[in-house]
Amino acid sequence: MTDLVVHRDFLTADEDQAVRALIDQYWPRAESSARHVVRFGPFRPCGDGILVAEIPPVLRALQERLSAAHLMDGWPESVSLNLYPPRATILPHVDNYLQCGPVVGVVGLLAPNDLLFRRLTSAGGVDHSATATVHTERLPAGALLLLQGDKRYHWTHETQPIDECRASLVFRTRRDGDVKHCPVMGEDRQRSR
Ligand SMILES: O=C(O)CCC(=O)C(=O)O
Repeated sequence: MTDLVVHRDFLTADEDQAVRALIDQYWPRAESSARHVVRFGPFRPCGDGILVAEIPPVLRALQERLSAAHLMDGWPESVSLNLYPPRATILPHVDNYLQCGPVVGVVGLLAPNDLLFRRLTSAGGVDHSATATVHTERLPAGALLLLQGDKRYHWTHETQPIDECRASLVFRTRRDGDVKHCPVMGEDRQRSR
């Protein structure tokens, strides 16, 4: 399995236009230099951001497209809209593996970004050392990145600061959150405790 799959030109021109209207609607009115995030759907996949239960039509259409093409591991119930003012980033993290499924779909918007992946340290922490094993993946605006496998669970990812405004949509399926089936710790390790 390829851990990182990029589908270039994933968004159609109509979808791009409708997503831009959504970005305008939710872009913070107050001056801010930090990432702002809106979580559409019935659950909050990560701690931060405002939760909006109703899914806007363009996001619904994208959920349907991802599901029909079997690009995700099921119905992507949660769609996060990340809004990045110039120089804002998301810090290195592994996406919530207890509540979210094995495939995460990220659509880049407005400007390209080079996503940086770092292999977790043996203690499971973020590797900021000069010897960290890193990988860079370019995500053009309008492209879909599927994050899965080893890069999903054993590498952190983060965005790079750029001088332009940028946004992204992140599609996540929901899993049961049972620690006994934690993909990072491994079922065998869990059972032997
Ligand atoms: O904005 C991006 O390209 C990445 C977003 C991300 O990693 C996240 O929302 O967890």
